[in-house]
Amino acid sequence: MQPQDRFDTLGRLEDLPQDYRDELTSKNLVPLWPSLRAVLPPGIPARKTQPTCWAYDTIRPLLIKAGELTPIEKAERRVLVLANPGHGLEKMQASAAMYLGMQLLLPGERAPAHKHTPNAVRMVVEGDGAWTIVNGEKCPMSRGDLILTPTGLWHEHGHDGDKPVVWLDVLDLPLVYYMEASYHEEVPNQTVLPGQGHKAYARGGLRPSPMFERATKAYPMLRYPWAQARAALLELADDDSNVEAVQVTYAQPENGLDAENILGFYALMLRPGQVLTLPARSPAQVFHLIEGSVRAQIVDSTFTLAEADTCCAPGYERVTLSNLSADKPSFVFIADESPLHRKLGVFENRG
Ligand code: GTQ
Repeated sequence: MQPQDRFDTLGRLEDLPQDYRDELTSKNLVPLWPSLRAVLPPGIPARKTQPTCWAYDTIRPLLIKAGELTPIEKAERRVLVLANPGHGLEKMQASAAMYLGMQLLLPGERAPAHKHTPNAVRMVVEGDGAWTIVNGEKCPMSRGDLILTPTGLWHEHGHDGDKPVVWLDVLDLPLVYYMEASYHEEVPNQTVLPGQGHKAYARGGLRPSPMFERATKAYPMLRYPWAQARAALLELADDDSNVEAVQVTYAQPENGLDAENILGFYALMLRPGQVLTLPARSPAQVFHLIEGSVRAQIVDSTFTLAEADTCCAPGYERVTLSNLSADKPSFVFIADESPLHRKLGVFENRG
């Protein structure tokens, strides 16, 4: 008997007498064998995450409308959630562990300070003059900047500019909620303290060491300016024209580990005309186009990403990204579940 031949040989629920099933139910008991293949499918996990694309052109007018319909006081965070239909829209999940939201802040508005157990990052999509204060550190928000608000750190948003500001929120909320560990606390608005990580760690390979001591903050760098990440990618591409994936990881600058504990964040540059196939790895991924024009082929779906468009891919699948420009690089922000998979010991690269 081949292993796969066993697939249909297990007993079904209907094979059991009704009185026996009723007695199990009344005792809070369930027979495993009718569900065994569903929870442990052969060879590859069942994935609810469907390849899904959200065009910024579609989101933006609806977000601006939300700004007219719902004052910030009634929203606290004015966000439209990018929900994956494979999980059910009401679950507000992009993938098993990732949540995506587009947040709007209008000139003069303030989103009050709070802290929560899920980790968040913001990828700034549009507008100037907004800022986030994270544990007293003021982080200006410019297009393409990545700003961390890790678990437990106070954060509030404000906007001194004169046009709407929009950013993409990426949180590990679905996972933390599933763990029954998700909650928030309100706090008074903070005062800004001196010191900004993006200045202290402005040059690669150099860390501040006052009096020969090492910085002890768990999250010494909270803002990763796009100008720095973009320049790093261009220099990486220039340094070695054989490098296939011109990619950087947003890292904690003191220890080089992932910037946050659960989700991983990366910036990828596609050379002019480049077609790049990413290996089939176990974590789900999110792609957000910062600059350029890219086609993403994910399972049976092909998405053409314009700037500020976002799409997601289930784990265990290859993804092919093509730069549709023949003469300019394209830049993609990627979020994935790799740190989580590695910590849990379930990470796989199937090539
Ligand atoms: O800006 O603090 O999209 O707390 C979801 C929950 C954003 C935020 C979200 C949040 C925030």
